[in-house]
Amino acid sequence: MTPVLRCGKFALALDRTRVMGILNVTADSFSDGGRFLAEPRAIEHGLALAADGADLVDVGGESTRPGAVPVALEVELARVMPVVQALVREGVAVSVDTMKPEVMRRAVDAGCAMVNDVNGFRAGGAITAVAGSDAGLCVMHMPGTPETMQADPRYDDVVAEVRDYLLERVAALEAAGVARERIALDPGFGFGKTFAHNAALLAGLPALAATGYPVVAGLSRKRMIGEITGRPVEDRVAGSVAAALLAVQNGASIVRVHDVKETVDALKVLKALTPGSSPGGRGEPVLNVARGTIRS
Ligand code: HH2
Repeated sequence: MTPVLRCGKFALALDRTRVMGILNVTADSFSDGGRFLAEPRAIEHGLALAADGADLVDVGGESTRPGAVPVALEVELARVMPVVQALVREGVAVSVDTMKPEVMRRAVDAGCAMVNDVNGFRAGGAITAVAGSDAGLCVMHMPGTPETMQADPRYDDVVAEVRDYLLERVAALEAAGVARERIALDPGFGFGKTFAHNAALLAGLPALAATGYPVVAGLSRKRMIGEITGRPVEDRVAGSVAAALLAVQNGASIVRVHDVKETVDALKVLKALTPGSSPGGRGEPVLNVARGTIRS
């Protein structure tokens, strides 16, 4: 049976990789800070991400880049809520990227399909804010806070420690009544991790996928891609797409990306040309070698 991630009125069948498009309504995000701070531009970009093939549009009003300074609740609500409401009205499956229980509560009331918490629902009241809803929940690993996390990250076994942390957070959610079909796990690439930790986690994604929960991978435009390619954030599309494909091959079910159109195309190629896989699960061969044609 095809696994499904339940996200409010949406059910994401995971027979193909799902794409979460990033919409940062912030002044200081590392790659697109300030670009979508104006409400109409944010809404327009959210609709464009959905049109490009995003299965979820992840709206965030507080940057979580290393060293980011927290924003006040009122500021975050004022940035995020009008955009969430407008996109929900347009039928978009919206995810809200927040650590604050009050933002979670309001976003879910407004019809948000998913709550994405880089803090793993650790804040007081976060679990209560979401438990009674039917929203999907993305539980991410981050040691400490964005302000401090890159100070001196250390692990004995990063993959095992991240997995155990995530399973401990899942246990807390499930103890509060959250159905397991609502939960996805994310190792939190770049959150309190060195290059070596990120690389180990990417290679270790099968261990996370083996938990049975869908795995979300967010590598898009991150420092790791810059360190490998030597490119600035605005020029990391190809590197990010390559990393997303690798994550999928290692077991990720959902990729969180800025460049939706490019990622969707790359995923189609990966799926079509992976032996044993076929688009839409229809079981048809994609490459008709005998006739020399490729189905469009
Ligand atoms: N990364 C960022 C923010 N939210 N959520 C999940 N689940 N996984 C991630 O890897 C993740 C996340 C950071 O990226 P971005 O949103 O582009 O930047 P900023 O935090 O500066 O707004």
